[in-house]
Amino acid sequence: MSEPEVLVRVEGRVGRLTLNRPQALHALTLTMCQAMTDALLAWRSDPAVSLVLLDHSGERGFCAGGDIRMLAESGAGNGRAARAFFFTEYRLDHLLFEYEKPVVAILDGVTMGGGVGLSLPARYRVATERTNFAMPETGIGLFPDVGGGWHLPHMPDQMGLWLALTGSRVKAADCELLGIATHFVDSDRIAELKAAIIADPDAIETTLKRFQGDAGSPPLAEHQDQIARIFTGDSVEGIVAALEADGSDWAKAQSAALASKSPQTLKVTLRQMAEGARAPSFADNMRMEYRIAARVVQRHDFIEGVRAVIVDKDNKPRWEPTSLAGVTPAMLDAIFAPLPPDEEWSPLA
Ligand code: QUE
Repeated sequence: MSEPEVLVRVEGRVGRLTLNRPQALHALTLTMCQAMTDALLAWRSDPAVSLVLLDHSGERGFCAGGDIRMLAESGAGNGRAARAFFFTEYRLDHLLFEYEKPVVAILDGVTMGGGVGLSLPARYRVATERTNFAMPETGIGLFPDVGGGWHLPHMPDQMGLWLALTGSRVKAADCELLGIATHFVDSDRIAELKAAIIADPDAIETTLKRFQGDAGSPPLAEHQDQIARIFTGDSVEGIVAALEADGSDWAKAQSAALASKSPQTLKVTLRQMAEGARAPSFADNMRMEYRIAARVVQRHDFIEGVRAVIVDKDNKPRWEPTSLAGVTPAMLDAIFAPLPPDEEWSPLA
C-alpha cells in the first residue's frame, strides 16, 4: 500500500486534511480532490468536528497547483480526464467557499494555482516567512482559475488583476496587504500553533492572536498607486501602452513579464476578471471558469506552455496567436460560450 495523497483524520474536535504528495509539491490530483470533498461533506453534519485544519506534510510547499502534466496529456487527446478534474476541483473550491464551520489554512511555503483555490475560501489563512504566493497560469497558457475570477477582482487597487496577468510571486507581507493572509506566524512556531488549535478549536481567534508575528512591511505598497492607475481599462493593449508610457524600471519589468505570457491567456484573463467581478455568486463565477477551462485545456497554448515550462523546461513557449492583435473577439467568445446544458458545471447539492 502506498501512502494516501491526502491524510484525513479527526484530532480532538478538529477535522484535519493534510496534503501528502510532497514529490509534486502537493499538486492536486482528482483523487485528492475527491478525498477532501468526501471528508468535508461528512464533517459538515458531524457534531464531533467543530473546525477544519488544512495543511501539508513535510517541509516544502503548501500546494503548487494542479496535476498539470495529466491535464496537458488529456487536453492533447479528448480532454475528458481534464474536464473531470476541473469539475471536481471547482466543486471542492465551492464547498470550501460555502462551508459553515471555520477552516484554517496554513500557507507555509509555495501556494500557487490549485492551492490558492483551496485556501482563499478558508476563514483563517496563515502565512509564514516561507509563503510564496502566485497565480502563475498565464505562463503556461492556462488562466487564473480555481475562483480567481471571484477572488482577484475583490483585491484592493487592481492588484488582483496585476497578480493574474503578470503571474508575479508575493511573500507574506504582501499577502497581508492583499487580504490573502489573515495572520502571520513564524514557520518555527507552526507546529506549536497546530497543536494549540487542536487542543482548543473554539479558541481559534485568541490562539491566532497569541501566535501573531511580524511579516514586515509589504514591498508591493510602493507600486500600489501605479498598479491602480495602469492595470485598468478594458484591453490588455491599453495596459501594455500604459506601462510603456510610465517608463520606470518597474514598469519595464512588468512589460517584460507580460511579453513572455500567452497573448490568448492574457485576453482570456482580463475578460474573466471583468465577468467575475460582475458575477452574482461564487457559483456563477465557477460556472464561467469551467467553460473557459473546458476549452482552453484543449487549445495549443496550454499544451505548448506545459511543454515549455514543465516538461522540456526550455522556457521558450511558441504561443499561437503570437501577438495580442491576433487574439480576436470571436476566439474569446468561443472560449466563454455556454457548454451544452448536460456538460455545464454545477455546485454540489
Ligand atoms: C503554472 C501552473 C503550475 C505550475 C507552473 C506554472 C501548476 C503546477 C505546477 C507544478 C509545480 C511543481 C510540481 C508539480 C506541478 O507548476 O499548476 O507537480 O512538482 O501544479 O507556471 O499553473
